Amino acid sequence: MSDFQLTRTLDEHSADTALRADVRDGLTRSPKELPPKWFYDARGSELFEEITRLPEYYPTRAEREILLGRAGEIAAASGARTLVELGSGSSEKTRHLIEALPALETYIPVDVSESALRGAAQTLLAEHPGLRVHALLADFTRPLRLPESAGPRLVVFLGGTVGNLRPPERAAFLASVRAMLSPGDALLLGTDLVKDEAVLVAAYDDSRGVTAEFNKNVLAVIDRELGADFHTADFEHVAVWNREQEWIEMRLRARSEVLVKIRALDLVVPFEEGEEILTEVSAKFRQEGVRRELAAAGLRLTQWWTDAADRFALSLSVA
Ligand code: AVJ
Repeated sequence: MSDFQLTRTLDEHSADTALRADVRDGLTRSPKELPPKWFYDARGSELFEEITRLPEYYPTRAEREILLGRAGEIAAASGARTLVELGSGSSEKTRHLIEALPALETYIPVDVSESALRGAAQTLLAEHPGLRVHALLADFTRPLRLPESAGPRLVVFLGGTVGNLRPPERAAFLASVRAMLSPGDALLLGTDLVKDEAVLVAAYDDSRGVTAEFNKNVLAVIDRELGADFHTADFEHVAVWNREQEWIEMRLRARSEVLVKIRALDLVVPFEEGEEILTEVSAKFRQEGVRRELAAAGLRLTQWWTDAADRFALSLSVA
């Protein structure tokens, strides 16, 4: 690989420590809760890719439609010489932006998966031999120190993943993004929009049961990594729209009373029949809310683009 560099701010040990702490905290409180980041082992990432192709799961297609239609405008507005992508995954959608940015010199993908970072870099470098790729193995919810590179910088956070953070965490996250930006830099943020409840619920409870399998995968991760004895068949996938908070909640509901042993934590977790674990919130937004949250972090929304069906939005904001 010609111009590739990878900086690690995470090791396997820190991931294991974080998983143990999250599982102990989350399963000994009431109501029970697990953070969504533990869905994404190899199997979970594969299931997520499958979700993005489901007829009910519109966000990925809606966001791609906006990116394809607006790449030229985004590029002209940013003039970026450095593109930073938080939670880059396969970098699949970013390809359209990279192609549209004539002054681009450096691409900095940030992700917790080293294999995703290496795979994406390899593909992009084959297509753009002049590009410098400096991957960061990091958790983007923690404050980041970016490698040296030329400005202006465009930081992108796509997929609507900002909606997986609760409002206080979101405020802290946006403030940490603001801290990465210098005058002339910009943030491109993908947000799913509030819409008809039936459309939202179907997107998180598809007829083929792929999302149910994705949700239950977190139990398989805990079984494998922490020697637990969850049986996924003991739990039912639940997706509900919380209209006060305007977010979708994914939960796992015990079908009967069960006792789960987690060997690595020396812990036994009792479940009553019908008891739930909250595994993900996925907030949906309105333009005014996005503008307000950006402003609270010191960012000024300058552009707002939606798909033709007004399901999803990309916003551009500046420091
Ligand atoms: C990629 C995190 C934005 O919240 O819609 C898909 C993850 N969860 N189906 C989302 C997800 C259930 C997704 N994000």
